[in-house]
Amino acid sequence: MIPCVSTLFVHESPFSKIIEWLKRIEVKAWEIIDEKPNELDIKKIEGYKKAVSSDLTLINVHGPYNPLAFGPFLFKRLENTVSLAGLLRSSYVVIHAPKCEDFETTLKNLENLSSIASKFGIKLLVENCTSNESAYLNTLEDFIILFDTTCAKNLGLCLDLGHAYIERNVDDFLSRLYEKLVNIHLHDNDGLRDLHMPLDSGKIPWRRILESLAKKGYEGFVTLECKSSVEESLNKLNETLIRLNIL
Ligand SMILES: [Mn+2]
Repeated sequence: MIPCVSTLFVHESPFSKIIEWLKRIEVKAWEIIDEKPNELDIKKIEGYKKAVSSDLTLINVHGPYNPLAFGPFLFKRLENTVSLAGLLRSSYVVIHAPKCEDFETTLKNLENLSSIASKFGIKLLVENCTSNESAYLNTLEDFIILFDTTCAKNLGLCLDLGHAYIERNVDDFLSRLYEKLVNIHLHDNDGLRDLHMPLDSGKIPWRRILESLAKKGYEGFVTLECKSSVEESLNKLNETLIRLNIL
């Protein structure tokens, strides 16, 4: 598994603060966020590239949280995210996928977007949102239909464990869609609210979940998406991965 850190905990700060954190924490991969007030642009891409310690550090991208806010332009907006991620040589772009008027349109839009991503060698990952965000793909059924129907090879799953824990479907997602899994969003909560807390401050049995993923031979990303105490959580994640002998 590849440990990764999301800039969620700092993304509302001035860009220079994000850069300070990229320089401070040693990690194999970052997940940066193309969202206000730090939307991606060419200048920021240069900043991100310069900040990471080596060319081997990956910079993956999370698209805007609420692409529906862009109305009829939302897929153009997501195409923009994908193209800029191409300049960052990201492994993947993760998105909250809007449900269009019918499933065929949703699928067509996602396949178009994944074909653009494939030109840059990038995987397009769809994240399971919570049922509170029902305008986006969120139920296990949504994802089963998506992956049963699409023929896009670079379309995969970003399983947000916090969201799935609230929806009580962590095990179902992992047993039904393991083959599509490329990234895990890891953070903690109380089982009711999407709090993005540091590891071990809520109820999610994340060590047990990582252990079962290790047994299945999962080699994808595990991205910390906590709003605070990120270094502490990263230490816990690394310790666990070492104990499972997979770091
Ligand atoms: Mn997430």
